[in-house]
Amino acid sequence: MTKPMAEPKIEPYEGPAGGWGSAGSLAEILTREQIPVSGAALLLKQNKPDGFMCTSCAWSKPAKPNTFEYCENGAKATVWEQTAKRVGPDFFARHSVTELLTWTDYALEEKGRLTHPLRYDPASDRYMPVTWEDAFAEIGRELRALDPNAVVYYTSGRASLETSYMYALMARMHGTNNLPDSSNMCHEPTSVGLKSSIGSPVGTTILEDFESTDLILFFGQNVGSNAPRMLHPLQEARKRRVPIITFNPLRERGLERFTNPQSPTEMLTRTSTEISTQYHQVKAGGDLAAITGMCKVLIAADREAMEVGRPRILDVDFIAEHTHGFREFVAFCDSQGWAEIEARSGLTREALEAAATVYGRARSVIAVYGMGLTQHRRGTEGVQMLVNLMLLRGNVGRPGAGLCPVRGHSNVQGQRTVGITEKPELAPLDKLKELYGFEPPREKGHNTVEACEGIISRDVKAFIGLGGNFVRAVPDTVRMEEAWRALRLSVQISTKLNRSHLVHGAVSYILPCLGRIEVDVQASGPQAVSMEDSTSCFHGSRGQTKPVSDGVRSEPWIVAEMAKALLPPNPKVDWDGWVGDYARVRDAIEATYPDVFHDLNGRMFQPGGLHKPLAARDRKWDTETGKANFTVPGGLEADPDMRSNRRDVLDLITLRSNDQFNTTVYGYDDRFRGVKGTRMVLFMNVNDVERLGLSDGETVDLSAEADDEFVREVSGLRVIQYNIPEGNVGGYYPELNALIPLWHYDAQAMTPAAKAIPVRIRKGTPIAVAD
Ligand SMILES: Nc1nc2c(c(=O)[nH]1)N[C@H]1C(S)=C(S)[C@@H](COP(=O)(O)OP(=O)(O)OC[C@H]3O[C@@H](n4cnc5c(=O)[nH]c(N)nc54)[C@H](O)[C@@H]3O)O[C@H]1N2
Ligand SMILES: Nc1nc2c(c(=O)[nH]1)N[C@H]1C(S)=C(S)[C@@H](COP(=O)(O)OP(=O)(O)OC[C@H]3O[C@@H](n4cnc5c(=O)[nH]c(N)nc54)[C@H](O)[C@@H]3O)O[C@H]1N2
Ligand SMILES: [Mo]
Repeated sequence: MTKPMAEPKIEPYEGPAGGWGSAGSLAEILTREQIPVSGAALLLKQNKPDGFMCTSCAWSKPAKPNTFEYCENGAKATVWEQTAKRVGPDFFARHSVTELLTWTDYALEEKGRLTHPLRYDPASDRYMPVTWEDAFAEIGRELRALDPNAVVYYTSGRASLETSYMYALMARMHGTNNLPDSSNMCHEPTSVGLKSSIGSPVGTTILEDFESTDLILFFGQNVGSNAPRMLHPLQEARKRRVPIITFNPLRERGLERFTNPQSPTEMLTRTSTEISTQYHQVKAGGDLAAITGMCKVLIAADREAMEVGRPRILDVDFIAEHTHGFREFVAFCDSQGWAEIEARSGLTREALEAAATVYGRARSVIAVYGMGLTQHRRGTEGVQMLVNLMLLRGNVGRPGAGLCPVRGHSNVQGQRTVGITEKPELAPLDKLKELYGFEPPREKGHNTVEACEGIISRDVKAFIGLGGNFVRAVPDTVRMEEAWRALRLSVQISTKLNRSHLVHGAVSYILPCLGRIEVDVQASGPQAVSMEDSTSCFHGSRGQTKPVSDGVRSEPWIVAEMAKALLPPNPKVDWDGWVGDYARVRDAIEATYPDVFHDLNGRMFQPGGLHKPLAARDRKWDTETGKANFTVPGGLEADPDMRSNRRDVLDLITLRSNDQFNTTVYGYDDRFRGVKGTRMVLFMNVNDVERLGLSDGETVDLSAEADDEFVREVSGLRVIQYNIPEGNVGGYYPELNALIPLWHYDAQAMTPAAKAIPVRIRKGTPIAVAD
C-alpha cells in the first residue's frame, strides 16, 4: 500500500518551535488515531511522580513538573502507542508478507497495535496466530540447538530496568555476551569517549546545573524536535541572559526561537524567546576543527594574559591538579594552522574567536551534544575534543558546568547500567556468578555493527529483538535485508508492526507486548517499572490505561517465559516470582549493584527520582591515569579514509524530521524545515545545485561513494534548495540508510557514521508519487 499523501509542499517555516504549530500538530494526531478528547487527560499523567514516564526521549524528569510536563513529540509518542487501531489475526489473513513489504514504515505502524502472538507460515506467506505456549516451546527448542554465540539478543532503548536486567541475565545464562543495543548506533562514542577522558561513561550534568550555568554550548543536537522539554530549562536560562552558542550545519528552528505552548501569555501574545545567541553553521564533521580553533584562541589569550600579568584565561590550578596530557594537547593545537581549521570546519577564524571569547568569559559552562557529534567516523574523538575544551577552564565537576550528552530512547542509558552490554568488562560477571551460581561467558559479544557482520557472514543464526526495528535502523539496509533472510530464527518483541517483522528468518515470531502506558497486572497486583533518564536519575513509572488486548503480555513476562523455555531450571533464579512482583526484580538489581541502586524500591517514586552516583561530578576520575585526560585526535579531517578524488562527492547528513521517532514515522510533515507531505527530499546548498546543473524541485538519485563492490542507491529524491553548508546535503533516516556502507563507522565506538556519508548525485527520473 503506498498511500498517496497530500501533494508535497515545500515552504519556509516562519514560526518558533513550540507555539501554535505544535498545538495544531498534536490535535491532528489525536483525531487521526481516534483518541477521544477525554483521552488527552492521560497526558496530564505524563512524567509525573505518580504517573508514567514518557516513552519518547530520555530528557530529565523534573522534581517539580509543570502541570503539562510533556511536549508535542512526547504527546505524539503517547498517542501513537495508545491508538484505538489494532492489527489482529484478521489483518494478517488479508495481507501477505510479500504485500506488506511494499508498504511504507508509516503505513505499517499506523495500522495500530499488535494483539496476538504470531508465527510466520511459509505456505501461505502470512503471519498466523499461535499460542504463547507453542511459541515459547519452539523458540526454546530452536535456541537450544544453536551455539549461544550464534544468537544475538538486541535491545532497543525503551525497555525498563526490570526487563533489561532479566533479558541480559537470560542471554548470559544461555552463554553469550551478544547484547548489542540501540546505543551502539547512538551515544556509544559518549560511553567510550567520556569514559577514557573523564572516567564516566555518561554525562556529568544534572537538571539543577541549568539554573546556575553562565553559558550553554550546543553541538549537533536538535532540541526542538528530539528533546523538546529541554526547551523549558533553556528558555529559563535565556531569561537570565545566559548566552547559547550553537554549532549545527542546519539552522534548526528549536535552536533559534521557542514559544512555550503551555504558557497562555506567550501563546496569546505570540512572543517567543530567542534561543541561540551565536549560531555557527559548521560543516558536517567539522566540529573537531572548530573546537580545535576555539582551543587555539583560548591558549593564545592565556599566553597573552600571562605575559601582561592579567588574570589567566585557562584554569591552571584545575589543569595542574586534575588533568593529564595538557602539554601534548597544547602542542597539538599549536601545530594546527588556521587555513586547515577554516577549511575543515567551514567557519571563519573570526567566528571561532567570537565563540571562544564568550566561552573564555563564562564562569560555568554546560556543553550539550547529540548525534551531530557522535555519528561520525571520528565521533569518539569529537566527544573527547569537546571534553578538552571543557577541561581548559575546569568546566567539569562543579555546579552549573558539565558535559550533557542528550540520550535517545527513554531508558537507553539505564539498560547499560543494568547489564545490557556486549563488553564483558562492563557487566558484573563475578557478582552474577555469586548470586545465580552459573559461569557467565567472558568473551566479548557482538555490538550492532558486529551483529550485522555476523548476519552477513552467516555466523549469526538467530536474532531476538527486545523492541526496535533493527533491519531498518542499521546501515546498508539492502545488504542487511538480503542476509537477514538466511537467519534460522528471528523473534521480535514489539508493540507495532514494522519492517523487521517482514524481513524474517526461516522460523519467525512476532510477540506483542504491553506498552509502558498500560496497566500491567501480575500475581501481586498492578506493577510499576523504572528507568534512568539522560541525567542519571532513576524514576518509577505506572501504567494508566487498559491493555490494548487480552492477547498481549508484559515484557518481563515474555522474557521470563523465553528464559524458562530456553534454560535448565535454576533454583536461584525465580523467573515466576520475579514476574509476579517486579519489586523483586528491583531487589535483584540492588543486590547486583548495591552502590548504585540503594533502596531503589523505596525511592524510585520520590519527586525528582533517585540520582546515580557520578564520580566525575566530584572530580574523582576513574581513568587509567587517575586524572581527567586531554586527548589528541589523529587528525582534523572528518573521514580518515577520505579519498583525494572527491570532486562532486558530497557529505550526506541523515536527519530526523519533527514527525518521527526513529523508524516510527508519525506523518509526512517536517514543520520546522518547511516540508509537507513527503520525506523523499534532499536539502542542498544553492551553489551545489547550480554547480551540478540541477534545479530546485528536480528529482535526483543518490549513490554512495565507496571503495567496494556493492552498489548502494536511493532514487526519487526531490531537491530542496536549503540553508546548508556547501558540500553537505541532508535527507531523512531511515529512508537513506541503504547508502551507509556497513564499514562506515567510528573507529573506536563502531557507531555508524550517519552524519557524513560520501554520496554522488545524479539526475533522476521524475516519479508520480513522492513517497
Ligand atoms: N521526536 C523525536 N525525539 C527523539 C527521536 C526522534 O526520532 N524523534 N530520537 C531519539 C533518539 S534515539 C536520539 S539518539 C535522539 C537524537 O537526537 P539528536 O541528537 O538531536 O539527533 P539528530 O536529529 O539525528 O541530529 C542532530 C542534529 O545534528 C546536526 N548535525 C548533523 N551533522 C552535524 C555535524 O557534523 N556537526 C554538528 N555540530 N551538527 C551536526 C543536525 O543538523 C541535527 O540538527 O533523539 C531522541 N528523541
Ligand atoms: N541513518 C541513520 N540511521 C540511524 C540513526 C540516524 O540518525 N541516521 N539513528 C540511530 C539511532 S540514534 C538509534 S537509537 C537507532 C534506533 O533503532 P531502534 O531502537 O531499533 O528503532 P526504533 O525505530 O526506535 O524502534 C521502533 C519499534 O519499536 C517497537 N516498540 C515501540 N515501543 C515499544 C515498547 O514499549 N516495547 C517493545 N518491545 N517494542 C516497542 C515498535 O514495534 C516500533 O516499530 O537507529 C539508528 N539509525
Ligand atoms: Mo538513539
